[in-house]
Amino acid sequence: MDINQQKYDATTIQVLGGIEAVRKRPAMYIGDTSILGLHHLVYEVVDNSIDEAMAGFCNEISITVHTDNSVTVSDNGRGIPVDIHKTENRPALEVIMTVLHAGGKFDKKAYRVSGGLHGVGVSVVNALSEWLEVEVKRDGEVFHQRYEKGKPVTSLTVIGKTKTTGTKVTFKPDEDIFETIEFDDSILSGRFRELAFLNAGVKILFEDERKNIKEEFLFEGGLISFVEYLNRNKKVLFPKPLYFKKAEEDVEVEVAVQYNDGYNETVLSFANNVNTKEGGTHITGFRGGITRAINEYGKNNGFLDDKSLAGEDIREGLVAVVSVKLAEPQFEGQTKTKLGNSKIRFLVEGITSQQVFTFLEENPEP
Ligand code: 0RA
Repeated sequence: MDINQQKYDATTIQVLGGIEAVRKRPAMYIGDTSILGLHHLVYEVVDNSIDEAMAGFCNEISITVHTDNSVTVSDNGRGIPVDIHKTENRPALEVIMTVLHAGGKFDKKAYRVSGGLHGVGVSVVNALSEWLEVEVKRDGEVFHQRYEKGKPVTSLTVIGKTKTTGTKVTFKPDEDIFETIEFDDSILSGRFRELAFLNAGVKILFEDERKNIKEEFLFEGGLISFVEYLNRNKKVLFPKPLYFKKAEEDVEVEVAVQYNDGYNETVLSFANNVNTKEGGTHITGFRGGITRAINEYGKNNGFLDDKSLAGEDIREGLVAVVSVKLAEPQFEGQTKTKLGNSKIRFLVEGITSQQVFTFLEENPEP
């Protein structure tokens, strides 16, 4: 047995007691039971569909808030597997919905976020819901199961036939757990727009039946569209954002940059779709890379005559989005929104300096 296996076993022991443990100490799993924790329930379910999209099997996700504050998240992915789980001896779907950290592939996906508040698993959402219903379309059939406070109250049943595939989860947050179950449509809408920018080509539909709000987010341009959106009311210094996406050593680095004529700086960063508000190694690498490229280009072309620009000189008017995807992100800091993986810094710095340098050579200053 290797070290990782041992670690996994220790974790498994810790989560014994499952549903009851989650209901007793919900904050351990979702941060807190305020409106923030409440919204994490939705993000957790949506993240699963985003993972399915990132794996290339899904291009449409829809989220609906109903009048009783229950929420439906549905996607057109492959559908959660319903076959009998070998050791648990019940459908994989039921295992995923009721056992912490269950699901095999489900939580071992390369880009699955393992730290912070995300990636706790849909079983946590189930445990903290007054009720939850799941519908899976797979293998020509529509499957359904209902749970209350995390426990199955029906068995997995075939309720119809279908020619499509997908997963639909509807849950009502438990009022005994949360301070409030009133969702905030603008918080949700903002996050879904962001997710659509970060995942080019994935259509995200958001509907709030309490307010008759219906929105559709789909950005074929991904991060390029994101930067254009951030600069929408600004005069930009060059028409098309500098954009690059590179995969090195199992890490995907994606960046879009465009300067405007203002003095402020807007640099947003993400690791596995999590907004790293406290920054981290990807941001340090990005800043280092831009600074290095501008200095090198300036010196080679006699713009800087032996002076060099410091980090702050490159900030005025800088608008950028940096998104990295990696297998085992380490989230640190006060709010667990600071990326800690040290190898990311030099990886991002190298790629950024090379790309920015080439951009400057191909787009000489007018
Ligand atoms: C594991 C395996 C397979 C699908 C999924 C997970 C899956 C999970 C979710 C959660 C929300 N939407 C989802 N869509 C898919 C499929 C494995 C196979 O078909 O071979």
